Amino acid sequence: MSNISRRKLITTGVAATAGVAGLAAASQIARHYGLIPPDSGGIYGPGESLTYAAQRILTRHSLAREFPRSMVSEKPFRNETAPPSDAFKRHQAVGFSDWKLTVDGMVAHPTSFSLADLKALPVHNQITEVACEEGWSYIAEWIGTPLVNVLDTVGVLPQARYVVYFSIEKDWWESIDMADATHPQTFLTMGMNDGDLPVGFGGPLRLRVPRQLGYKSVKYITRITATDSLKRFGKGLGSASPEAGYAWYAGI
Ligand SMILES: Nc1nc2c(c(=O)[nH]1)N[C@H]1C(S)=C(S)[C@@H](COP(=O)(O)O)O[C@H]1N2
Ligand SMILES: [Mo]
Repeated sequence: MSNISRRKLITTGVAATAGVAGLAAASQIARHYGLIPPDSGGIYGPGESLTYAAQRILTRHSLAREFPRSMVSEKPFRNETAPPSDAFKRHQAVGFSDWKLTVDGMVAHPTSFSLADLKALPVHNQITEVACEEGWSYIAEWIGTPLVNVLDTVGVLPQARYVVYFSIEKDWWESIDMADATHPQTFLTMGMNDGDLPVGFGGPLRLRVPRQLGYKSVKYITRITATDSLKRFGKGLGSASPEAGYAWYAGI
């Protein structure tokens, strides 16, 4: 069966089952095709599974909306000014010349990248929106290298299914599946609106995931690891957000 007709069949199956026999049966179909998010337990689990499965089947390759330059927000809202830790301040004092992004886990060549290393990769830009789960949003131009370039450089192994990414702020860590990790709009961002990425917006290094809510775009990134399972990270729910009551998959 061709990929398209197979997809169509799965979509129809998931949608029809949701209508007829309820979410639990739909999530059984999703499970059969390996489309289960890490936070699928608990009372919201079947709903999370249906959302994730439907999104993956229908919109895997779709793009987040990009805006004309005239729509860039004049006063973008940042929800904090700087991470307070001494460790961060030490990097800031030397202009982030010693900032490192470590990429490890299920990769052929674990590597530590400096910001200069990352800037040597192909640079792209996108004008996209940051939308917070609390309701506010802003539009900005983001400049960086698509994460897929870094993943290709280190050689992600075929059995890897997710990338987990960590901030110098220990409370902030997230993960995305390979579809989002290799998506052309998922950027390791070092610039914003024609300048360096300001600290308030996640500088020197932020992962922008414009197809999901703002909390997936973690600031001050220091480590990315490729894995086939999210079970051994934190409480095993995939990231910090489901541990705090928010969905792991936050597609928009
Ligand atoms: N390290 C870190 N990353 C973070 C946050 C944070 O507090 N610390 N806040 C998240 C949330 S909830 C949102 S909505 C966006 C806010 O991005 P902004 O500050 O650019 O508006 O960043 C996300 N990434
Ligand atoms: Mo947020």
